[in-house]
Amino acid sequence: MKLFEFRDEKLEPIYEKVELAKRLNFEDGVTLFNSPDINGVGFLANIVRERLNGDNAYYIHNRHINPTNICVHSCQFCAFGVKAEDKSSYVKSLEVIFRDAEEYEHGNVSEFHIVGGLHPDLPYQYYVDMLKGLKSRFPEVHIQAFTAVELEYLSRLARIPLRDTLLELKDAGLGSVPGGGAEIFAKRVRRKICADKITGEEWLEVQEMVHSVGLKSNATMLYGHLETVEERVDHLIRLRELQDKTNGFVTFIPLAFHPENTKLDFLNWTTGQLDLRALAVSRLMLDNFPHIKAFWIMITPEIAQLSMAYGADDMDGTVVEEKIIHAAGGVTGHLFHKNNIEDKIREAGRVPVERDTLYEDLQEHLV
Ligand code: V47
Repeated sequence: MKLFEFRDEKLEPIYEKVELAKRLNFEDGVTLFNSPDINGVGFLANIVRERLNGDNAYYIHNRHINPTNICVHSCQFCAFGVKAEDKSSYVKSLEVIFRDAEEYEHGNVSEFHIVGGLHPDLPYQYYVDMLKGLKSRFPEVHIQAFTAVELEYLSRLARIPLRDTLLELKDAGLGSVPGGGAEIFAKRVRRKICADKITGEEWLEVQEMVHSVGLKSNATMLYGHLETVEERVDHLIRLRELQDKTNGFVTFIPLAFHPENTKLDFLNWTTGQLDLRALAVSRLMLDNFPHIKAFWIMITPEIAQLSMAYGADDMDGTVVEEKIIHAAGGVTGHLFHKNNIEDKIREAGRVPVERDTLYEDLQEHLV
């Protein structure tokens, strides 16, 4: 008996490969993004999802910290970064960061997720002291901080090679690296949306160096702006190639573009259909990534919940305060209580599993 009746016959040969756990190629990725059969794509992604993660749906008790929104870059897709003279600009002093962290530590967070703008004047020492200060106050909390773009900037700020910068930051308490800043690797799009940022190749080189010093990291892809389907697939394949080399990536997070207050505000918002598809195709193409995360802040808790049947196995976390997506029109709340996440996961027919950053210490919350 056939398990699934595809509406799109082009998915049949992909099904055969998925059943045999064979790697999908560029053309398969394009077919999956273009297929009219979203449920067929989801069915395929779910096979891989269950093969790798069974019924587990992970979440983490984390807290996002954005130390400053002042940024030397002016990316067209970003509503968060501003110049120092802008009235909404801010820099959090270390005292404020430690105090905020203190408030949330009592909620037993297991991770601080720290990303921010590339500030023109803050000294390198500010970042080292931030890590040291957080680590000495909260030794149990994992610090996931600084995107590849920030790390490259910090090494220039410190005037030391990237490898030495990474070793110093690791020594100061850096536990792993978040996946931001990747956007889309294609030069054609980068020229239009983030011309002054490091190139896609440089982003990958930084990540390779991160892995070479023994740090794990995540990867992202910003979709739903000027990129083509082919450019999305190219992005995924380049990540897969690096992962073959280093095995240093833990989770992939597709990021849905939010146009409000950005220079690309003439573009439409992504749809639930595209959000589910981006997660499903990522699960299918990134066969060597252990986890695919549905960042509920970006795609709403409702779509994140549905995506547990479309390839995703992680709901991110409690987050507490998020500024980057909210600056660009994100409307979901900042705080997702643990019980709420668990209920959503159970309702989706999965088993909620509270994790730490690297999925090492897992606590199953059985129904
Ligand atoms: O690098 C900026 C993106 C990223 C917009 O590693 C936007 O677990 C949509 O990377 N619309 C930062 N996206 C957030 C990020 C992240 C989030 C959650 C988890 C993890 C992880 C990483 O947000 C930026 C950029 O790619 N971004 N502006 C926007 N208007």
